Amino acid sequence: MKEYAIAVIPGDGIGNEVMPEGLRVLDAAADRLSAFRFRFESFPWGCDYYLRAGRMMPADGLKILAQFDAIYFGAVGWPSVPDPISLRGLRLEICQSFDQYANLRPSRLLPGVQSPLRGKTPAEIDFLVVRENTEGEYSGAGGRAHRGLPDEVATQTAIFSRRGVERVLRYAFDLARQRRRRLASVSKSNAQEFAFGLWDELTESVARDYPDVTIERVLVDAMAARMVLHPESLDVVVASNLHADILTDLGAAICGSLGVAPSANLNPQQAYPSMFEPVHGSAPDIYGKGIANPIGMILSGAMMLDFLGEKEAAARIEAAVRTVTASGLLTRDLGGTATTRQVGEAVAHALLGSTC
Ligand code: GGG
Repeated sequence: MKEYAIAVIPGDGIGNEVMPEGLRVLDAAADRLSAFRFRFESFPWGCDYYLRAGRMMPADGLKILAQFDAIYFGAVGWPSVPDPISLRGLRLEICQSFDQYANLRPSRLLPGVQSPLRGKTPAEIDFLVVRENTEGEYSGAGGRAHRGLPDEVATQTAIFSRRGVERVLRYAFDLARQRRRRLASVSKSNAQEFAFGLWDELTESVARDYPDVTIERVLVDAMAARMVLHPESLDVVVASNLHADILTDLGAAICGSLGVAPSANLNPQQAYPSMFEPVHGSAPDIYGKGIANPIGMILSGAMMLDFLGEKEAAARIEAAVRTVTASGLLTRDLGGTATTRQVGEAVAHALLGSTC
């Protein structure tokens, strides 16, 4: 039987509460299908680790992770550690070092969940954002001079390479081909003409290789409005690291909550393991109450199975989630009263009871 070695990093805050539910559902999927099994190994890396060891993960952390088939990640960030240290030292270190250049972030309204957009149904909110995930505004290039003095200056340089932009565009075009063949490429080339001029030019040139995909170029501000006003007009959306990060919080919000949004940080060539995590962060405000929504974590597990080639298991997890939300069992962020654990157990139960 095929065994997948999965590195588990719950991370900080509610990452530790939603992770057990994600693992519960993955185990249920393996039990239900009896075609594969998991070997999970958990790593206690994150802000507590930083406070003890002075780094977010050990010096050989990447070497350890490289031996796994995939990484299942919770959330990172805690008030006791400056955000740039926690984000760069763990999540970005993994995404950039493992060249996970395509970050897939679906926005899909679940049955039984009320969108804040009046009258919208699941059929009308179903799009996929592809986030460039290794460069752009997150390159980490810049600095501060004359710190604390009246003449202090700060620079933060966004770096867009032809190779980096072209490969994520191609990945998005390929995904559009598997969906409704519509791609919106987001930029801000009216104000940032160098970086997004390159982005737009490459969009046009790559589009010539995909004549069957309908392409449009959309400014990021217009895309924000469009997600609210006409989400049904969107299929695949490709955007830079920062633009897509912001747009996908909006995408999650129109689906009812940040808690339901999954994501996949992919190295499509599989030279390194890919990483699967909910879009949400560590949520210190609700940590410890047992009320965090585990659906983003659970659906990230489905994306992991899909990428590993276990398509049926992935589809069954998604169906089980839909069964549970349609039944009205919802956590507080979605207007319900269910706990993290009750939702995780209900999804596992629905999965185990599903027919072949
Ligand atoms: N599970 C996602 C997570 O923990 N994100 C933390 C965060 O602050 N991310 C910011 C970013 O990726 O831009």
